[in-house]
Amino acid sequence: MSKNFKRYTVTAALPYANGPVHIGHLAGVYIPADIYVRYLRLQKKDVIYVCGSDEHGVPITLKAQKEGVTPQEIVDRYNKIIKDSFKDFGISFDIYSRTSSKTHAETSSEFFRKLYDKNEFIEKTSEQFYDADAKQFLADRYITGTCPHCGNDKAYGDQCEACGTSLNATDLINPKSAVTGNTPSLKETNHWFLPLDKYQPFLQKWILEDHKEWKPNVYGQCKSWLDLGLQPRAVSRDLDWGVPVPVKGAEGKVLYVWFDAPIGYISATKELTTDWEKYWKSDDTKLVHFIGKDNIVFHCIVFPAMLKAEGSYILPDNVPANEFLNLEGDKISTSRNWAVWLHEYLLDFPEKQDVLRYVLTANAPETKDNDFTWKDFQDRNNNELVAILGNFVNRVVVLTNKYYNGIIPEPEPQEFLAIDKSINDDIVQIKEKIEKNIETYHFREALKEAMNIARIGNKYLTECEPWKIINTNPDRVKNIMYLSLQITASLSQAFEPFLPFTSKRIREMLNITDVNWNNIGKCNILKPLHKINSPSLLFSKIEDVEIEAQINKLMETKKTNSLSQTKAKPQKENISFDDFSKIDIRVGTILEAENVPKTKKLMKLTIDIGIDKRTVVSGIAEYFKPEDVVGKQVSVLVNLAPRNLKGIESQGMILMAENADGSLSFVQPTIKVFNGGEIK
Ligand code: B3M
Ligand code: ZN
Repeated sequence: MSKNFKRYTVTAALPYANGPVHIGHLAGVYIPADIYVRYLRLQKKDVIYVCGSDEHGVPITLKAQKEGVTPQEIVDRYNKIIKDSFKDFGISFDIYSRTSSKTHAETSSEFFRKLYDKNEFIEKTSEQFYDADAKQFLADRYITGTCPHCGNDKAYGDQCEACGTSLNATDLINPKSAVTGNTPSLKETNHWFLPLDKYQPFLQKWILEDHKEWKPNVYGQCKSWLDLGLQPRAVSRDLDWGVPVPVKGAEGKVLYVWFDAPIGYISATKELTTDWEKYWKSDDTKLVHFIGKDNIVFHCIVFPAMLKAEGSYILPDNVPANEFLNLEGDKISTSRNWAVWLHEYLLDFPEKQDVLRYVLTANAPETKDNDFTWKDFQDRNNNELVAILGNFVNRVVVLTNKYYNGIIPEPEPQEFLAIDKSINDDIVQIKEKIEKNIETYHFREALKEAMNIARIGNKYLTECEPWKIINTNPDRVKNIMYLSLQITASLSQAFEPFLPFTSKRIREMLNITDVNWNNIGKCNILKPLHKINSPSLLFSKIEDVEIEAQINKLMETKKTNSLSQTKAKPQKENISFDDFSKIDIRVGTILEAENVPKTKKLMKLTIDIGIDKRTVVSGIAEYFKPEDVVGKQVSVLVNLAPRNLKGIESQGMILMAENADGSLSFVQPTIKVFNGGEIK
């Protein structure tokens, strides 16, 4: 279905303002959308890229309750952090708004009101879960339970994130209140429902017949939803945070967050331009929603049904949803802090925004879940960005400065060899492949093609070896350098959608400002006698220690998580005070330590326990080095009957605390205590 669109409205899912954004967000939604939009802008298309914070809904109020602050404080804090992160990574929204804005309250109320006046809602009283202790209804994420479709026991009241199914809270098996952990009771309440079943025939045709080109994961999810048969969905909630339901008798009720949030795209457009209607109501506008896979049903079924019911809006032409990005083999999780947070990345790798953009695009979860690993990050930086792209650009700029003081030489086109002539054709072909891939939302493939331009450049230089013939054949070198400079200029255009910071730096080195997609592959982007600037490195090698530091940080997180999750063993049987008072535990200082030969675990310690200096053999050698324990104060059980261990008499035992992962820690006084001090 190739239609001639006059303009583009591109939206990226509105992130909940309840936490910072991480690499999964970037890879799944914001980078692909940014590549698409930057590309369209280079094609001189009329395009707007809208986004903003999703500031309503239970994710926000839950977080606020947890921290004991107001929801407003939460959204103010995270809206800023998120907005800054996107800006830092060059995500080029035309507007980043928020759903707490006045315009949004008006737009979403009007939208509801229009459907209400058109009798598009069913108003009905039903039983909803209620937490009597917390004195509140338990909407959406306020309730968790087992998903009736896939058995995931952490499904929310409105959706199961494991299988993507959208749920009604009362569908959950074994429901629990997220506020108190209580099993909820049912209480009657009044709500407005959008009769999705009424739109089933329309959606069926529109998606399953007219949009066969949608990505298989998106199409497939829609199909299984439609196959199940659509049900009316409540679009209001008993909550005090959100857009109030704009009808009489609806006190204490707000719009369901998934009703108001997508309207946020429209509100943001209104804030961007007074001319907003043409981006939403004109048939020659192409509307594209970039989202993550957990948002598919809301963007492909619920929101289109809302738009259709309203009547004056266009529907999305495509909804390119990505799968999930994992981190080092584990699902990214905010609650487990298993993530690479964008603001933290920038502290560790300042100026390396494009490296992350590159790796996340090269490894994007376009067709299946994918894994981000720090090793792959390092490899792609060192072997691709440094060795291919950076290397080529650097060689060209260095040689131009060296041979010609930075002044582009005059070529002799009649002397061009076959190898010279084929280069531009090859690049033009690549340009077409990039276009085709971007236009069909295959961004990793598009990036691979862009990189091929740098590969062609490197191969050209390596084959022509200008440095070998600069003295014997300077005229030939002029042609080689002239063409290499044109390839560099092509790179600065072709990489603009993917690596905007780098492209700009290439242009700065080339002393040009123009970006024009159609220049890619042209052999006269740079004119003879134009002076370029001096070289500076585009990328630098990432060393092993930097990667180890990141991996260690994640290991620490794992440890913290396992500590908080490990359950204590049950208590042993009671003993009498007399039994206890027989035990003699003293503070001692380790004077000497050596591993016991031919054993893995044992260490021989000499300990000053105040009473005497004695030998203790302890099973700590797997966790400590002898040189690290000398001088440490420890707790010693001194009246344990001596035992012979590997031919050494052990005259006591040191006390150790065992951690969740089996590792050991000394049990030490918190201040220095005299040797022989009793522990009682
Ligand atoms: N805030 C869900 C999410 O962050 C939601 C997207 C809204 S898009 C209109 O996954
Ligand atoms: Zn499920």
